[in-house]
Amino acid sequence: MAKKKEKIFEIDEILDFLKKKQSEKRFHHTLGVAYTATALAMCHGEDLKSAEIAGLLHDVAKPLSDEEELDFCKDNNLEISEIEKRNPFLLHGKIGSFMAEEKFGINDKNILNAICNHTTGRPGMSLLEKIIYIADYIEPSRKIQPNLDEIRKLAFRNIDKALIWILKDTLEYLENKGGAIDPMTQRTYDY
Ligand code: DGI
Ligand code: FE
Ligand code: FE
Repeated sequence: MAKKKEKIFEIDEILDFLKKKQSEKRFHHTLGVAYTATALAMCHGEDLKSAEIAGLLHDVAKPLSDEEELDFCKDNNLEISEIEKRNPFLLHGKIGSFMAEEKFGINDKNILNAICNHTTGRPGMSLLEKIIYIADYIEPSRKIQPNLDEIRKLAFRNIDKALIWILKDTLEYLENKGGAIDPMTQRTYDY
């Protein structure tokens, strides 16, 4: 019987694409999220490849401008909420998951959801969604958030407590700087 062809090219293709499209700083962040997510997956029993792919692709739509994000959603019939219309960067997860599926042929819903929901979270996140959300916040090139040292340790000991702490600090940060809070971020914390 013919051996099932493994998709070993996938990661390299993704890396080549991102290196071309992302700024050096964003690419560095992307790699940080991918390996931090993989380490969290080892710790908490998630599929390592899923964590790596979702980590690599989570900000694939980040280089788009506000206008490009809004146009992309209109062109591809992706819903835009009121808050997203006013803060189009909130759309980069949704657009990223669309690109992951269309451009890279990722059809694992868990990976696509992890990309889609990485900025606001959502109530009832899967383990992979939590891992990507947290890895995005704690990867080594992040430096300015409060409580980072403690949250980094906690993420490997109690993932739910780490998640709640990050949501709490994010809501506080947005309140202090007067940023519009996406109802999804608030609902995730309340949940
Ligand atoms: O794309 P990254 O910068 O790597 O990370 P991200 O997609 O998590 O975006 C981080 C920013 O998103 C951070 O400044 C906090 C902000 N954010 C999270 N939830 C909300 C939010 N911003 C607004 N306006 N509303 C939210 O509910
Ligand atoms: Fe992001
Ligand atoms: Fe990110």
